[in-house]
Amino acid sequence: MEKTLAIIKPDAVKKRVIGKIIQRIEDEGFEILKMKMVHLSQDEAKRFYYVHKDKPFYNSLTEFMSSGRIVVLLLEGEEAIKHWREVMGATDPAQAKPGTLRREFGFSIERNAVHGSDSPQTAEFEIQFFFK
Ligand code: IDP
Ligand code: MG
Repeated sequence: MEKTLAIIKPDAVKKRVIGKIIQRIEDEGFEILKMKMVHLSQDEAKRFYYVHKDKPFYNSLTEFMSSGRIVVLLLEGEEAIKHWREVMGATDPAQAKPGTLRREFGFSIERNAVHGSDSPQTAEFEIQFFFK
């Protein structure tokens, strides 16, 4: 069993699709171990996305991620990191496969509805960040 961190981003919260996304998480067989709703400051978002500090979209991304409430979930399952990223789909909703959450609920490459850890190392950091 593996753990991963999922986030329902501010765009999806504003669209009122929290319930649909959580339903999908449960339908996929993940165990939700912890869950909370928070509103990050931009400084907190910058710490969370520190790996992207040199990217051109760092400022805009962290402004977006602190623009409203988010739902943070600690998920557990077999190969949870890979499984959750498959359910999310590609970063750009336009490139994401039909049936993925980003294809269904994402608006743009930035406002793409959901987040998921991309490796055991980032999962460890991200879980600690929100649930230490
Ligand atoms: P991921 O969320 O699929 O792992 P990352 O490359 O880790 O994608 O990027 C983190 C987040 O930054 C994305 O989910 C998205 O919100 C935003 N982002 C990624 N690439 C771009 C871009 O080219 N322009 C604007 N925002 C981006
Ligand atoms: Mg990533």
